[in-house]
Amino acid sequence: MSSLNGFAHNPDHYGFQTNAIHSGQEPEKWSSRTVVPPIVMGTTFKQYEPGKHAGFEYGRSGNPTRNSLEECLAPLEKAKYALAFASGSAALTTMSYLLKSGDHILTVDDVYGGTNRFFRNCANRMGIETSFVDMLDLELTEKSFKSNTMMVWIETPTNPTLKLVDIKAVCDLAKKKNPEVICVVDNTFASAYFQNPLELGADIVSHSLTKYMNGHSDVVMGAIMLNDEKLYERMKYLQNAVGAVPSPFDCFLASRGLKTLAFRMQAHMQNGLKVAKSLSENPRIEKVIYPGLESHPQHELYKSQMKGFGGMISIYIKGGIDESFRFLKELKLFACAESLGGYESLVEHPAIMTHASVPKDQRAILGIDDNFVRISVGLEDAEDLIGDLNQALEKAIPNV
Ligand code: P1T
Repeated sequence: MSSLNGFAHNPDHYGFQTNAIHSGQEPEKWSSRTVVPPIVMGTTFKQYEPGKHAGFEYGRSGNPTRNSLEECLAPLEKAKYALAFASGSAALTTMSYLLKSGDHILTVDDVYGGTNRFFRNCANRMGIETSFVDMLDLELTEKSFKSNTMMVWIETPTNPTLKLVDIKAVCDLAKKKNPEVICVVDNTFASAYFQNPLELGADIVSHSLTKYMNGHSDVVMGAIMLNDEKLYERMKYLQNAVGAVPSPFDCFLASRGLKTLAFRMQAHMQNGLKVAKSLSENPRIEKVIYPGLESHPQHELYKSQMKGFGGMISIYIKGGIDESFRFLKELKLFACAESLGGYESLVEHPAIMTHASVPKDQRAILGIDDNFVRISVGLEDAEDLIGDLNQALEKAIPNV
């Protein structure tokens, strides 16, 4: 909350949608009293005298448009603080500086391919070792803790197999092992609208804002949200010291995207459910994975941990690599492209695209097979999307 002589918006008093529109965006903040926060592109700020300034020194260490976005992001995750980064991956890189050489990270085995790549090929070069574990198995998870485990990385729902990790159970386990362990939850797939991990024991929530939070596929950005003041001060220091910050223009766009997050997520869920149900009844599909369906193995956890789910669906089609290729090529409305969570529908082949950097044997264990396809259901008319999927499946797999 900012101090604005009586005009400060106190997010504690308001709901999600009110905060998305007002938090960090008081017109009284700006001399022009502009109702929409301005894009402040200046990289430096005139000081009254050396060391005495109006709250801003240099664009990397702080920027009014970025601060406004951060103040908006925090209450959406039920957090006191938020920090924005140049990408979701930049947020991860910066958080890795909370650790030191010799520390160990315990992560869920199914994570975004870039996160997997960072743990395997970048963090290891800083002397930080990572274990990938199936966190659905709590006994195995407990056994996998080491005396030097200092960070637990939970991604849930996982990318791309949409497994749900019990956030509270794993965070409780971690704190029991060592209260100093930092529990991070990558909440990208759920968005702050459908899941709030800080309420379940996480220390930090991480987002790729590139996805649902911005929602318009025109910004690459990341953010973290947290409550602990000391951890926030350290991460604020690292945000400046590591320097992976977003541009003010992108902060403006992300702030605009957040205004419709609640409505978009409700619409993504409606469309997601319709498409998932239709695919479940299609004889050309072997299996549909969607947490909102009763057939999902963690559907009960879904009901207790999440308030809903958006448009991410993973499927196994009947056939192999040839059928997958044909299916992706025949789609007209779904673009074959990486990323997710935008208003437009996308489809991709994780083994070849987003998760190509995951070692082949690991992909086999996770089920990222040749006939495995990930769908991001957008906000087009559900009937049109279902029609497009059906016609492409018929062409790709004619003999059913
Ligand atoms: O792309 P970037 O903003 O750096 O975010 C990385 C990231 C982090 N966490 C999750 C769960 C993600 O899905 C991603 C990025 N994912 C894709 C680009 C993708 O198509 O899966």
